Amino acid sequence: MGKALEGVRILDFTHVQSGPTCTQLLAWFGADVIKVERPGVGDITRGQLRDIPDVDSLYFTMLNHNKRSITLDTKKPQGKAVLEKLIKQCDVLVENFAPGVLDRMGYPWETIHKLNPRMIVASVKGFGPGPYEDCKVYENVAQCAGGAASTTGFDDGPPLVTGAQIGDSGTGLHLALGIVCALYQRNTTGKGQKVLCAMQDGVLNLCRVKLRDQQRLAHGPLKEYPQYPNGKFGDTVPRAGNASGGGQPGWILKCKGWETDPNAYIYFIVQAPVWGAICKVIGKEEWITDPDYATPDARLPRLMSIFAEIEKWTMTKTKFEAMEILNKYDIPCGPILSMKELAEEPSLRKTGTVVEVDHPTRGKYLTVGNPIKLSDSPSEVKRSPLLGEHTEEILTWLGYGKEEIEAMRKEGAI
Ligand code: CAO
Repeated sequence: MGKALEGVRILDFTHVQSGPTCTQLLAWFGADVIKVERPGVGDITRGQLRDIPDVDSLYFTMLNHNKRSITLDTKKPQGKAVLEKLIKQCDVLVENFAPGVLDRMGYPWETIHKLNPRMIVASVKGFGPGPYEDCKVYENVAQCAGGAASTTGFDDGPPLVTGAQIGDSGTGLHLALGIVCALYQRNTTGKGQKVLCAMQDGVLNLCRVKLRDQQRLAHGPLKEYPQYPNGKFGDTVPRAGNASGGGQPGWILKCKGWETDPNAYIYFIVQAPVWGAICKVIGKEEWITDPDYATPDARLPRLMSIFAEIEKWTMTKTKFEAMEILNKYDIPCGPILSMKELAEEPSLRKTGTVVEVDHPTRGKYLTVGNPIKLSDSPSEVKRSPLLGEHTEEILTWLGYGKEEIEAMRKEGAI
């Protein structure tokens, strides 16, 4: 079976996490991704957070599957010559350098567009045009600047960042969509265009419901927030603890074993259509008709005491036992799964969402496979390339002979 992006060639100038997330996705869909790395150094993550000495880190391997690696010093004349050949041969250049780096290297948009008018130039930056556009940005900075941190955590605690890499991987996902759209539009225009995803914008997009709540605040308290009805609301969206961001109230509740297992919890949603079933399961049948509890509006001011009552029941079950019982009644809930449990979950292995990969120097390791499943474009996860593993192969394809390649090596251009 073919792949959705077969025939698309990506010049991958990305590093760290945001850009590599994007190009890895494109590679999984069949694009030929050529990762350009600095000779002798490579993507800085190859050496970061290493678990095994002198072996590419999991940080690198888990973000660079299905790619080829060429080392190239793009500040040297021979390196520039190779880069320009690559620009002419590729469909998309993806980069997430600090602002101004590509221009300083001698490749502003105008130059690239002149070399290859069909080329799409896709960039991740920390901020879009504005006061912070020249700033370097990492994951947690984006989470803070994009509205995630101010709305995460508990009301009486500081802002919190989340473990989900919504700034880096989230923006990489956004960028991948932008690239595919630009490729599609090129079918009619014949021209490439610039695609820009600012991490602040990407995070804010994922925090859309909080901007919704900011505007609702002008019309009264946010009744599904734990601050209601006793706490105070200021002029900005407060941190909502574990309250649900949707229209159905939810909270995290303790399950059997919580005293020793930090993940013995379940997320429980008090969905209105199954209120009767919830009452029956927890043994509070009188709440089904009690006017203080019978309707969603009546429940809002007493949500926390309702959750406390439900918790008395969940604490008598393990999270998996609770899940099994609640599912029988279509009560929306979910166990808090640890990374260990996810790594060992057989159904995720079956669907290719968690994959075991073999690597020549590190051996076997687990990674997250393509979370987007296309029925006619299956994804197989191939190990990440070693630094410069495909340099000769790519240079030969570009038309360079053995002696020229040797000369470039002597110059340090590759
Ligand atoms: N050959 C020669 N030089 C190269 C090269 C190559 N193949 N690849 C990179 N370089 C050079 C660049 O030209 C740049 O040199 P100058 O500063 O002299 O112009 C230099 O390497 C460093 O690039 P950088 O500024 O992008 O890297 P950094 O480590 O200082 O900053 C980061 C890293 C992530 C903060 C910055 O790239 C950034 O803000 N990127 C945009 C936002 C982003 O994607 N952040 C998320 C990263 S994931 O957490």
